[in-house]
This record gives sequence, structure tokens and C-alpha cells, in this order.
Amino acid sequence: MFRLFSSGVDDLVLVSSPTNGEITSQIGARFDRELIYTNIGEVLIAVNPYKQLPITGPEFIKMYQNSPGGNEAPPHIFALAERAYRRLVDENESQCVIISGESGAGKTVSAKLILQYVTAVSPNNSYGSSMGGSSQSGGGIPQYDGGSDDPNRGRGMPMMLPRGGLPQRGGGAPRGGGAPPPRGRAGPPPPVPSNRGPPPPVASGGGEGISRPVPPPTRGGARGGPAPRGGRGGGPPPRVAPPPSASSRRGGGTVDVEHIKKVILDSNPLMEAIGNAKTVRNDNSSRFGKYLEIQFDDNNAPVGGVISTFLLEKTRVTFQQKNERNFHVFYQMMAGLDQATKTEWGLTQATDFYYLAQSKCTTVEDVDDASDYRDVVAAMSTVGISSEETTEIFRILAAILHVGNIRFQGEAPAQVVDETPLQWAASLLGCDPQFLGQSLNHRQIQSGSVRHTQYAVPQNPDQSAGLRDALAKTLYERIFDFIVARINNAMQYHGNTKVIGVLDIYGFEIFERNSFEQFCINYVNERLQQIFIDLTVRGEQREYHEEGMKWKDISFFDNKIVVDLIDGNKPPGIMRVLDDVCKTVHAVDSATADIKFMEKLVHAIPNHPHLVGVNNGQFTIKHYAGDVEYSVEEFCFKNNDNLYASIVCCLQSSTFPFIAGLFPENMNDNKQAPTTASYKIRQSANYLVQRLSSCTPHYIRCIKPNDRKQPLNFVSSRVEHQVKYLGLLENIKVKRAGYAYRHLKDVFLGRFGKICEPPARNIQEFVEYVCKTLKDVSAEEFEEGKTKIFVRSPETIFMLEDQLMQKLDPIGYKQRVQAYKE
Ligand code: AOV
Ligand code: MG
Repeated sequence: MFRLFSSGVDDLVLVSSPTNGEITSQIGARFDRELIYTNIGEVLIAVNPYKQLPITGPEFIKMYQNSPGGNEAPPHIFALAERAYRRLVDENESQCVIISGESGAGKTVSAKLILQYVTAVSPNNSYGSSMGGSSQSGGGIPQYDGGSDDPNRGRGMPMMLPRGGLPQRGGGAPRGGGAPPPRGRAGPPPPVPSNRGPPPPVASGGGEGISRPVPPPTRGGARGGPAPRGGRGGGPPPRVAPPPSASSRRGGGTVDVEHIKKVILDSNPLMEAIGNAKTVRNDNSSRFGKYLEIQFDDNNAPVGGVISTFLLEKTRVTFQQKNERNFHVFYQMMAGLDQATKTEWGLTQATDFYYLAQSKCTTVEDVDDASDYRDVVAAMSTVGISSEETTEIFRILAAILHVGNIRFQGEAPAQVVDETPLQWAASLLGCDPQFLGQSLNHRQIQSGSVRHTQYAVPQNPDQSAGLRDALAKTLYERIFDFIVARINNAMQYHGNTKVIGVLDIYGFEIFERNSFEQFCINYVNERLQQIFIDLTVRGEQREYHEEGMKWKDISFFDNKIVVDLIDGNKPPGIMRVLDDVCKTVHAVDSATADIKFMEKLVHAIPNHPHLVGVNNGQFTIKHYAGDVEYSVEEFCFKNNDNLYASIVCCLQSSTFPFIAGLFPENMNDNKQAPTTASYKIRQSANYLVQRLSSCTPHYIRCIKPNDRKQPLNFVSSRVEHQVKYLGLLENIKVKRAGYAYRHLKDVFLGRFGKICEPPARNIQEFVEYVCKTLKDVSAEEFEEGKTKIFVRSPETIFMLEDQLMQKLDPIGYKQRVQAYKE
């Protein structure tokens, strides 16, 4: 059949014979015309242009702001954002935007565009502060600063949930009071989603795996700091519940919506400073997963928000591959801090510090660390971090750099090669240098048999270096948590709200060598893929049911089998086996534990279609996105994620209350069962799935066009690979197995009714007319639901489009046909 869409269709559901190759060439044809967005029904495909395109300015916001359901205008991320916001408003339901794609595909940029759009189009006043607030932002469209969220910046481990309870969310109580909902439709709100149970138990950062610290060995230090505080930690830790600023208390009172918008937007550069880094894949790679929920009140204004973070790759603090960098914040500090403070803290230059120098890369093209430093400091102030606290944070970061320069030698207990870095670190941490040294060359372990007996085991140089790195990672993680808690505090809102959640997580990772980090990241991606399949099919089914259509179930690949392989309990999955090994082979060295894990794996999961090649310290999982071979080295160590008692005690002894306050745990508390990293990840993934499943989902599938960050360069083989594993073909088939096209009857008739002579007034007239005049079209192609008309095959829509064009613009039509033939 003839068609005019030779240069790529807006909606891939309209591709007549979808294959991975055809999908790729359709996307490519559009990309060549700088059209980076394409739809599959309501799923948005976004190809990274690696070039700032003039398509996200205020005029674009305006253009999409009033498009009905964001459906009529060309595919665009703002169309998706509009659809999410409009549904929140019209249907009073919580929404979420799930962004996926591989590293460097554009997830973080997409997430920011969603926030930019939503903050721009929502009112600037809350329900409490102004009646009848407009949904237009009254000229206050925040300018998207494409520069500062610089494209070119670049991920992480064990996951974290928001500390403390999440604000209650009702999913939208009916609007009360006199103010008319700004964009709402008439009629009662639909039923409120009910499955918003309380969040699961919160995984806390520390305290696992240890009990009873041994008092430090003799403390001959001149300062003689406070004794380790073993008995601390009854009340809420200060980093979770900082003192509220006067204006941040809400719930009933007025909310400074503009301030909330500022926090939402400004927290981005701050989170990126502490959570992003340059990797070989992406100059600004997110080294953690982030789920931000913006809360909206009855005026549909953003009145609060909650960030949950997942899997910060804390190993990056101490180790980076060649040509990668540590977290941005370190370089920003080195470039932006005033000279006097640098001198006071012993900060010379980046290359003098092992944690920054080992990868032989300290700068990033087109990134101005000094100017980013200023943005970060400003953002800290916006989220209510005081200037004193800001100083404390940077001083700890400086201490971490000195910690990284501590070297060990000799027999156990190892000796420090050069006292200087140790002295610097101790001084910046407010600890006694001797105590610090002893916490690094002794490790406390508990006797397996006699519960309350502790031994301080002298460590050799390698082991001491391990403790040193653990110290650096723990400190960094606590600062990260502190800042996230502060951002949450600055956005905190008590009261029933509906939300728009935005999920920006790392995509599937396949490296040459894949470790525990990749195992966790890929597990979370399996879970996300599961809800993607589940919700796209389910959403489709729901619509058919609501419209009272005939519907037969369609089959799709269910990756549940892979998820069960990883997190199953009965029969045991890989994580269960790992946890069992970690529990039983405690105090044994990590290499032995890894071997045990391998042995158990072979035993516990002998014949699984998705687990192969279990030997030689490796195993391969056949993930939905491809086969990944994992090396088990350090699996047990990383899974245990131990917090070392000696280190915690030392930091609790700090003369700086801020530092001591970062370690509120009671190291004497024996009762808390040790939790493993994989346990936390399962909890976080469950929480995420539960959260996402209770919202109306909107999907963005990001695609990376080439591996060299080249502007507008489309490498088909790279794209086709992604098209395949993202499951786009499946997505299209699911769509096509149902109906390729559906629209409100009025809208449909308004457009295609003109084909008929005289124009059709209802669907019946329309169907009769076209079946009579177009020989290729049968009445079975159309099905009328309660409010919508459904058209089965895309060819029919093409044909109707052709008919319409011939009718409305016969000359233009002839010219285009001619042009196409040539
Ligand atoms: P990611 O979030 O998907 O990777 P980013 O969103 O950080 O990827 O994008 C990587 C880089 O590609 C950005 O820094 C920009 O330079 C460029 N880019 C992406 N999207 C666009 C766009 N729409 N317009 C212009 N440039 C863009 V990772 O976080 O590594 O998995 O963890
Ligand atoms: Mg990212």
C-alpha cells in the first residue's frame, strides 16, 4: 500500500510490519531531521542528540501546555509531561514518569525537562494561599538553564530509602471548598487509588554486622578527645531530622510554592555534584538512582516533594577506572574553595591526592568546576544547609582526600608510611591521630562462639588499606545521606497530596568485568522491565474493559523468571544463597566466602534456563536485555557492607559535633539483625515497584545514538541493539495486538468525518460510508467503545489520512505523491 510517511512516522504503532530493523530506520529517519522524539502510543522514545536543540524553551512549554492531552502536537517530552500533569489535574490521580535507557542515553536530562515543564505550568500559589490560582504560571516560567545542568558530567552502590516516614499520600482526596479546580473537568473525581500502604521498613545506612565495639587501644593522644560514645542513638538522628526552618513547616498553613519550585530545580545541581561523576560512558553519569515525587495540593501547585535514592556507588570515592573521575564535588571544591581555606585544610591540587589522581583524569571538557562549585554552595543554601554546615561538609570532603593518602607498610599491625596525611585527616575530622591510626590497623571482630567476646585483630598493610577505604566510603555516604535528608526537609509537606513521581535510574549495564554493583543495577532494571511490561499490557487491557470492548488476553514475555532467579525465596534465588553464605561464613576472609558462594550456587540452583556457566568464579545470567557474566570476586564483602566498629567509634569521638552527629548508631546494640546490601536492594526495589504501581505510569525510553558523544550521529547497529533490549518491538506488538489507534469519538469525527459526503455525524454513519467507498476497508476495522472509537490496523489509519489529504488539499497531495515517486 502507498503511504506518505517515508521519513519516519510520529507513532511507531503505525509501522506496518514492525521489526527491530524497521523501527531503527524509522527512528533514524526522524533523527536525521533532528526529530529526536517518537511515540509508541503513549510511550516516548527519546534519542540523545548530543547537541542543544532549540526545542525546550518557554515557547515550547506554551505550545504543549494547552494541547489536549498532549496528543495533537508532534511527539515531545513536554507532550508527555503535559499528559502526566493534565491527568493529575483532571483525574486527581498520582502519576509517575519512568525513564530508562543505557548509560548516557539521556535519562537525567529527560528527568530535568519533566521537572522544568511541571514547575513551569503549575500554579505559583497553593490552595491555602490563593483561591482559584491559575494553572498558567503567569509569566513566571522558569527558564531552563540548559548550561548549568551541563550535558557533560557522569554512578553507585547499596541502596537507600528515604529516611523516616514518607508523607501520607491520599492519592487525591476530593477537592473541598469553593475554589474551582483550575483545569479540572466537571464530575466527581474517579475512585482514589487505594494501594498506598505504608512504606516498607526503612533500610538504614549503618550499624549492620557489628556489635559491641572494643574500646580503642590505649589513647595517648595529646588532645585526649571524648571517649567513644557507645551508648548513643536513642532519638532521631540529627541528619534525618534537622531543625525545621520557620518557613518550612506546613500542613494547613500557606506554602511558599515558588520556594518549593526553586528547591525542586536547584536540588538537581546539588544532587549531581555529590552523586554524579565522569565515567567512560557519560561525562555526567548518575552514580545513584533517584525517585523524586513532587506533591501537589488541591490547587495543583507543587507544595512539597520527597527524594528516595538508590544504590550510591560509594566505591567510586576510593577507586575509579582510567579516565573516569571521582564524584564531581571533589573537583568543584578544589577549583572553587578560597585559597585561605585550602591552605588551612592542606588542599594543594587534585593530582596530589590519590583518590583524585589514580585515574589520571581530573577535568572534564566543557565543565567549569569552579563555577559549578558556586552553584552547589548556592543550592546548599536554598535547601537550608547553613553556611557553618556547608563548611563542615567541605572539611569532611577534604579529610577524605587526606585519608586516601595514608599508606601502610610492615607486618600486622601495619605501620603508617608517612604520618602527614594521617595528621591532616585526624585534624580535619577532630579525632585523635593515634586513635585514628589504631582504628585503621586493628579490626574488631566478634567471636563466633562466645557472643560477647571481641577481639581487636591486627591488620596487615592490605587490610589496613581496606579499613582506610571503608572509612572514606562511610564518611562520604553519610554526607550524601545528610544532604538528601536536608533536601527532603526543605520540601517536606504534611498532608494529603497527589504526586508526580520521576524515576531516573541507571540503565542496564554490561561491562567487560561485571561485579556486585552491576548485579544489583541489573536486578533493579529487571524489576522495572517487569512493571513496564505489566503496566503497558495492563493499562491497555484496562482501557478496553472501561470502554466495554471485547478483549482476549495476549501473551508477552514475562521476565518474572529472571526476577525470581535473583530474588526468590522458595526455591532460593541467587541473593538468598548469597545472604546465607554471608551469614554463616562470617569472619572468614572474603575470597574464601566468594568460593563458598559459588559452590552453594551450583548446589542450590542446579538447572535454571537463565543461569549458566557457574564456574571459575563466574556465573552468567541471561537477563531480558542480554547475557551478563558476573565475577563473584568481592560479592560477599560488598554484600556484607560492614560498618566497622573501630571506625565508627573513632568518628563518634570527634570533637566536631557535626561529625559525631553523622554516626548516631548505638554500637552496643546487639539486637539489630545485620542486614545485607542485597536485602536492602530488594526492599528498595519492592518499595519502588509498589510506589510506581500505584501511579498512572508514563514511560520514556532513552536511546544512545553513538558511543562517542557525537552530535546527531546515528549509528544504526548501536540503536538497533537498544531497540531490541528495550523491548520496543514487543511494546508495539502489544499495542497492535489490540487496536493501533483510538481516540475520543468527537475528536475522531471532527477530523475524519470530513472524508464522508456529507460529513459523518456519528460513528455509524462514518463506518458505513468508508466501507462503501473504500474497498480495502471492512467494518471489522472499527469498534466503538463508550467514549472512544478504536481502529484495528494502522493501514486503515494511513488510508484515512490519505483520503483526508486528497479531499482537503488535492493539489498538494498530487505533488507529494509525485515527489515521493521521484
Ligand atoms: P543518562 O542519565 O541516561 O546516563 P544523561 O542524561 O546524563 O544520560 O545524558 C548524557 C549526556 O548526553 C548529557 O550530559 C548531554 O550532554 C547529552 N544529552 C542527553 N540528552 C540530551 C538532550 N535532550 N539534548 C541535548 N543533549 C542531551 V547514566 O546517568 O550514565 O545511565 O547513569
Ligand atoms: Mg543519569
